[in-house]
Amino acid sequence: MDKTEILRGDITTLDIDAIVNAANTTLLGGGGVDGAIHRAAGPELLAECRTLGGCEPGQAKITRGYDLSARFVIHTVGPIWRGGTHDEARTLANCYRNSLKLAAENEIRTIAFPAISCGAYGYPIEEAAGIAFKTTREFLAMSDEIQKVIFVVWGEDVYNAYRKNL
Ligand code: AR6
Repeated sequence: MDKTEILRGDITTLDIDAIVNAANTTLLGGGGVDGAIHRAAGPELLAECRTLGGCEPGQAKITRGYDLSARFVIHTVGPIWRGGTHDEARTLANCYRNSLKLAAENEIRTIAFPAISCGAYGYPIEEAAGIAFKTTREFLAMSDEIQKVIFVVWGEDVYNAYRKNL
């Protein structure tokens, strides 16, 4: 059974164990999907994030979901695209791997990812889609805990790039 799927829409509306946030190193909110998640989760999310001491690119940290339907938010920080020569691909793969690892450790069975780094951070979308699918499939092949990974895409450009990987 294929445990991955693509869904077009707003990640904050999903009734799922965990959603992943494409955050920045402060973990104190921002624009894009980060802003949408903080708005939907309410101020308690920011309060918990303040206790976490930030997050390095490629790493992941977990909080509760507060007013979201999702029980947890996994915050990860994607690489800022700087031409591809600054370890961006490895950092982006680490975002997916470390988020999935944290999910498995917390008994999360269903998880949704946005297109990390594909907005403000400027990662080329087709390359980012390839990394998202490859890293996730490698993880799922080695681990039974996670039952479903949903890639949630907002724009048509990202949707088309993701569909090529199905
Ligand atoms: N649901 C799903 N996807 C969304 C949503 C949503 N509600 N809103 C936007 N997207 P971005 P990044 C898509 O910029 O590139 C923030 O300010 C969006 O169309 O949110 O990792 C942080 O604080 C795009 O395809 O994240 C950081 O400073 C994708 O989510 C910085 O942006 C990611 O776009 C992180 O930049």
